[in-house]
Amino acid sequence: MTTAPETTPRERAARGLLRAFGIEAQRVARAPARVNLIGEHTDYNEGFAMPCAIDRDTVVAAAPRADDIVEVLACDLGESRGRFRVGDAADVSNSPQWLRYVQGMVAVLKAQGLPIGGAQLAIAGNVPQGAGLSSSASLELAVGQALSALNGWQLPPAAMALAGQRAENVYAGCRCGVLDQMSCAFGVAGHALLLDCRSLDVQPIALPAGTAVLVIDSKIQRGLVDSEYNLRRQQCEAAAAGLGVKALRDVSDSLWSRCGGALDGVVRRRARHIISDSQRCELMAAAMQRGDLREMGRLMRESHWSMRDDFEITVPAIDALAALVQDVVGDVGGARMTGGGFGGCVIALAPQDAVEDVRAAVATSYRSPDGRKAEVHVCAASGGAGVLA
Ligand code: GAF
Repeated sequence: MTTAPETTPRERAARGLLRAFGIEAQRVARAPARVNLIGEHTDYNEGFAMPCAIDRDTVVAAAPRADDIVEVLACDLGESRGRFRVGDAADVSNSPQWLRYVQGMVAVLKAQGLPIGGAQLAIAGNVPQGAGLSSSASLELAVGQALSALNGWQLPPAAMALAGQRAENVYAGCRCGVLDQMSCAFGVAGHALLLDCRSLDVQPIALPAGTAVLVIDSKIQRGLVDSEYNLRRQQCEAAAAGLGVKALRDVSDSLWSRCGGALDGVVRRRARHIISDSQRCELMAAAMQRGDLREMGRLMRESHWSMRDDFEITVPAIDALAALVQDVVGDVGGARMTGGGFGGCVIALAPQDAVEDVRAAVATSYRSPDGRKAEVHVCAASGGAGVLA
């Protein structure tokens, strides 16, 4: 007998639940990954960012238990399992990293007074791991949606995003901002999101017709990301303190020209990246509304140079990959590193008819420092997290 291939995350999660726990899924939830088009590290400086959710998902198939035990199956991690009591979710000391996101969501939502009973959860996805596409935020939001569906309550998307951020900050040990979770929560098909990371206002903006969203995975593992990420945050906080403002969002042009020069050189460059990249987000939104792919490309190039020279979060092979893609795309469209930095992906926006040329150039001319080929994902801007069944 031949069996149908288990293609989609939804099928894998549902079958995993049945195989591991002998139960049919009662609820199924999903959350997308995200790619940031422009505005990097601006989120924790309360500035603007411009992500879109992409059509790569984490899916959670779920069934309730009569007690307070949560059992979890990670279908894509060698069928690893986890098990904890709802009341003990906050104790992550002996848990593998992937389970901390699940426990973190349970702990954070329960601490908000939301009823959460025992559950069996099976998780499957097609988000490239460790590539800077927010596989963790996607997991947090999918788990949050599954818990909401199982337990019969709802949270506004921004509240769910903040719960995900808190789970990551407190239980997974990363001082991330809210960009990733907001992108996964608010995604709109065919649209980028102009995200105000202070007010949490989200303005969907249609991607110009015929624009391809190319996510090129450099296959460079983001090794230094935790320590360097936290160091960048400290430097940004030092810059804001030096300029006498709450966050770099509050630095006006006149304050910068009067006082920016007094900052220590490294701190000054860090601040210059944040201030300029946040401004580029607003310019990008205007260019996108006009359908001006040339201007969008110019802003993306500038953003990459700013990350390379001022924020110093790129690595030489990523610089080379972005330049290679930019050469193929020419003036119409742009390429830049996306995400926290030190590896991960390059995002390119380009006319659809440039896609095969980009693929060919990357296949021929790019290798990571350890000899690996890049992987080119042609993505569609997708809808945000929700319940499928
Ligand atoms: C990571 C973080 F999780 C985000 O909060 C954001 O700071 C991003 O890096 C950089 O823009 O994805």
